[in-house]
Amino acid sequence: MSTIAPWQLRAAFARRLSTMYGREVPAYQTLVQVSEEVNRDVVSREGDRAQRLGTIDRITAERHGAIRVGTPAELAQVARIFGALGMRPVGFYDLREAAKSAVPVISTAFRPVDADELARNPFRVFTSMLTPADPRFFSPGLRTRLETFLAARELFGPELLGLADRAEAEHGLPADDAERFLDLAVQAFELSPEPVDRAWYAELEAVSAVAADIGGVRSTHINHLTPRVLDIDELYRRMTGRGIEMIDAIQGPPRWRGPDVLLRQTSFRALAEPRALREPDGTITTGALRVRFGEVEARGVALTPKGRSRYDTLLTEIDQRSAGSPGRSRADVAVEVWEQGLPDTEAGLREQDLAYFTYTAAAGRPGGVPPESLSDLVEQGWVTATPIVYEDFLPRSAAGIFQSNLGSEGSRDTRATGVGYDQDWLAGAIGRDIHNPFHLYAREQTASIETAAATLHLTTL
Ligand code: OOG
Ligand code: NI
Repeated sequence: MSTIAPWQLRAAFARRLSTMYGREVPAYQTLVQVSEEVNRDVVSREGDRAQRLGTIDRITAERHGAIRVGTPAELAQVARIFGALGMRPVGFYDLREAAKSAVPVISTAFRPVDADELARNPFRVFTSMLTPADPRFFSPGLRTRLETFLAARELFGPELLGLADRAEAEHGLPADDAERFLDLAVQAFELSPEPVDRAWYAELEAVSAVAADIGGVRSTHINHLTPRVLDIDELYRRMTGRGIEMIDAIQGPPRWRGPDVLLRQTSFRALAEPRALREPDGTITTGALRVRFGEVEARGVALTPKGRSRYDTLLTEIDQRSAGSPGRSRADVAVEVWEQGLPDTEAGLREQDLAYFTYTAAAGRPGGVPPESLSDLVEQGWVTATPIVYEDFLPRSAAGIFQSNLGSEGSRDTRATGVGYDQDWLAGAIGRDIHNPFHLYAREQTASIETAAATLHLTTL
């Protein structure tokens, strides 16, 4: 029987998750529909230029999901399920540190790491784990009860995990096992109908709504699923025009005349969903919990460490200038800061080593002896440079997305100091290396330069 390869499992999982989430959260369907309309319009307006950061087929299928788990053991299981889909942990995000909107979680993203796998299907999942040992959020007593509660639940059954391990070891599954694996995997992320213990949930909610969403229930669920859009400002207008209340801003870099960098995101607020609640006297009532929301994103070019630190400096600059001029809109200030701080062409980003590109020997290149520097090769038409799309997340935007969807601020003991939970700890807890996103982009860029150099018989690039 034919084997279903990891990328096919990944694509099928993303599709089925999307169908399931659309059934559970109908507003998500609207978001997908409007995104597809916007993408079609942008492609017919701009043609190939619109597809510079990915083909329309890739972008139409492209989603990121978000899930949240409670313990290292649960996260290790998630890593096995995503491992079966060819998705590896990339990057480390500590959302406990965000100034205004601290959330008691640390996160990584599971995604494909090779360029050909990304091109086949780039599905990624932002995955967060609760930090009960952080005394800024949890008292010792609450921590103990929370850890006991989490240790007693089972998010993923043995059959699902067994199939996942086989798929990872054997690089795919036979068709009927693949079917079973996908069914079980999607089910594991459905919203459970099991009643929620109202008092326990409320106790955690007083600390953080995210803590309650993770540790207040005995199962996990997909928290949002995010389509990619080519014009996020237009999407924002059209969703607002349909009466869907979006959060008040687009997170990330501003819209401006230069290239899109990194990631811009926006979301609509979590919707109140009916949930069965178990009251302290044991009776079951129906309440409403606001947990799941819709998000959409536009992706730009990946920045080098130098570009990224420039980006971070510019964000701080925007904060300072807007604080100093309350009469001006933040968006206007952002554009001004961007125009002063970043080159407004791809060539500028390339020459200052601010962004990653792939380099290919040009089909219609000139004859004779090629120049020996990369920028001359590009300028004189020997080599074409194509931006590498940013495949990861931004901690500040993530914190903003979390926060804008929380009902209450929660509480934090600012006198206590944070504990542990760094990237090495996380890697150890799940028994897998966590990839450094910069290394992945650099590796792709270097490989392309080597191939181009070989094609042009250059040894010095
Ligand atoms: C994750 C929030 C972060 C993003 O796109 O930055 C995120 C969550 O709500 O669980 O998904
Ligand atoms: Ni997200």
